[in-house]
Amino acid sequence: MGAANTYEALTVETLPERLKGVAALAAQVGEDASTWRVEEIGDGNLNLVFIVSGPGGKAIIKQALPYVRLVGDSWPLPLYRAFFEYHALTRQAARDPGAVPVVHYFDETQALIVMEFLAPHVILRRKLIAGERVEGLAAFLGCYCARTAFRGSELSMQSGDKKTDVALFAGNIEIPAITEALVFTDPYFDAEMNNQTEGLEPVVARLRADVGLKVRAQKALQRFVSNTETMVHGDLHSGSIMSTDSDSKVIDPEFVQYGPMGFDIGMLCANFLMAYFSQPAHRASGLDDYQAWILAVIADTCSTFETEFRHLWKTERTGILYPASLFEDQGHDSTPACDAVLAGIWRDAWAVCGIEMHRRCLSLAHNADFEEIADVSLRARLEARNLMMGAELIHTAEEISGVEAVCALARSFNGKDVS
Ligand code: SR1
Ligand code: MG
Repeated sequence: MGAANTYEALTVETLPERLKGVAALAAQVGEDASTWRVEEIGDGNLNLVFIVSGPGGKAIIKQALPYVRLVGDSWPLPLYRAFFEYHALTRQAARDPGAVPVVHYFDETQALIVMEFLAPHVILRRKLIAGERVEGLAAFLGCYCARTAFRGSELSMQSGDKKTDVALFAGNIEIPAITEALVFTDPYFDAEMNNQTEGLEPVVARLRADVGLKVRAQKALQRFVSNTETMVHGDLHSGSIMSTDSDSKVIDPEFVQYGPMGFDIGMLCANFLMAYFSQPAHRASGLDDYQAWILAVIADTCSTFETEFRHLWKTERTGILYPASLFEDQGHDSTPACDAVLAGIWRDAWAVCGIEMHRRCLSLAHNADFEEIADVSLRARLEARNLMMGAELIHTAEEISGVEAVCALARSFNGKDVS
């Protein structure tokens, strides 16, 4: 990229001059950089995101900053997260073709990725807050989670390839460390960066006094840091999905690591549940129908996950785990083994789901679904339902009979006044 061989953050003004020599970008937007229009649109917690528009079209440039954007340069964060994001995107594209934006170019020194401009996609969280439906969302997400979970594990991968990949992504240290603290630990004590809505004090005191809950959350953390079952996205919330009315893509896998197969779908369900619980503040008309739609998305995502996982089990079980030589070739049905693997995935998923429901209300980086509720006492009431359901999920993760039971639990907490 130009002559620059040391990192420098891009600006709207410097981008055309600095990136004019990148053929892969010029191929998307046009050769003449003087015609490019540049806009910075990053609204996430970490990075710069630019749209570059030219006579040939548009492209997205995502560049890591050497610190956490949300907090500032007092919290340094390695630029290498762009390297891991790039490698995650290539694997996700192979494991679920079409699910992620196309990568046009990667520059490791500048920690930047040039990728497909998705249009007219918007961040799914914005659609959920606005009460908009997305056709095919559950089928897409259920398949994405099942395919990436299965195809990134030794159920599918050759052992040597898996080990090499685990070793590669083990270098992503500081980014998953954010999750280890903010997601799994900070909600359960008075951590420095925490914040919570006024009025939640009694509920939060109950959660933090619940030693059994803390043990379960730490057990989930233990699995998160030590179980390298598959390559997880690591931050699969509704802000990491872009949708139109009928098409969706998964973005932003910089929190990638090898982790438990239930991690992504658990975090995803939590974000749908938070969208669900926050709805009474966002609309009066059509509330019941829209909340029912969100629960249907959760149910269908999970049932699609199961169906797709079982399909891959039958058709793509090419790794060292549960080989056909031990089962089908001996005339033995491997369905009970698949049932057991899925039961373990759901046990992990429901615990992660409850923990994510806690962290988005109690530690740093809340979600807009609740944060944009101006009426503080209403926000506290809705967050309290979410927090108490999260605790129930963490406590009962092993016993939950299926996603319908989770949806029933959500319906019951939705009518509760928790204090
Ligand atoms: C300091 S980063 C806070 C949060 O933003 C990211 O999107 C992740 O969700 C992370 O936990
Ligand atoms: Mg992100």
